[in-house]
Amino acid sequence: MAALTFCGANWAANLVQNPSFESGLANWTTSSTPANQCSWQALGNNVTTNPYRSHNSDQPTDGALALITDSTSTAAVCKVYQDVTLPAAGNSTLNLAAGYKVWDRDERGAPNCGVKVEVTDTNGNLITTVYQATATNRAALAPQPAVDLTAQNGTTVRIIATATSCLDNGWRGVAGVTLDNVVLNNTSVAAPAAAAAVTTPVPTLSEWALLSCAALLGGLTCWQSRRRAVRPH
Ligand SMILES: [Ca+2]
Repeated sequence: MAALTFCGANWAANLVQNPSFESGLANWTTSSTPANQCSWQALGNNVTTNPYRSHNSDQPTDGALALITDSTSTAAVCKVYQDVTLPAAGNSTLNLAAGYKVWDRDERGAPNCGVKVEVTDTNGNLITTVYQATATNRAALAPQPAVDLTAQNGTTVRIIATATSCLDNGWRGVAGVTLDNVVLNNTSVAAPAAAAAVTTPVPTLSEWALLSCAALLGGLTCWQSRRRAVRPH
């Protein structure tokens, strides 16, 4: 999951484990309030959640799976998070895709329903809000604006998504948050290029870009050599 800009200017590694939910909920911690009212699933496109069956999943923005939460039709607060320790140096940047589901019988507005994705410290103190949506303002899973976390360097931050279901004028609203491709890069941490080559036999798009750069640089070097060779002394 190395973030690689064109021509390899940035090899920063993603500090998030299982960042794209391709390994289900591995490395992520969940909580349900009250207990046992929530589900968290990694699903492909247009799959109905289980066991509560309130939502249909969106197209993942990365890989084959994306996270989607669901809850019973009672009011419930469902959380999922991962703690990440930032190095002291470099620039730290968080990118992720998020979206909002709500099942609102009779579409009465679900005013108390909502979801949010936040960065907090490990005591739950808010650092910044990455994404939020409320009421019946549903939104498909989509990339959100990048968040600069460089000021948190040297600390452990918590990337946490919360879905709050609601009792909407007596009609129950069930909220779900979707999440995919959670990338927290720090520029002082280099991605293991050799490991990427071993585990990825077919070059990825980024690697093709790098290979193209290498070819371009090689061609340029040849051209300069020839220029020097024919230049009169
Ligand atoms: Ca994914």
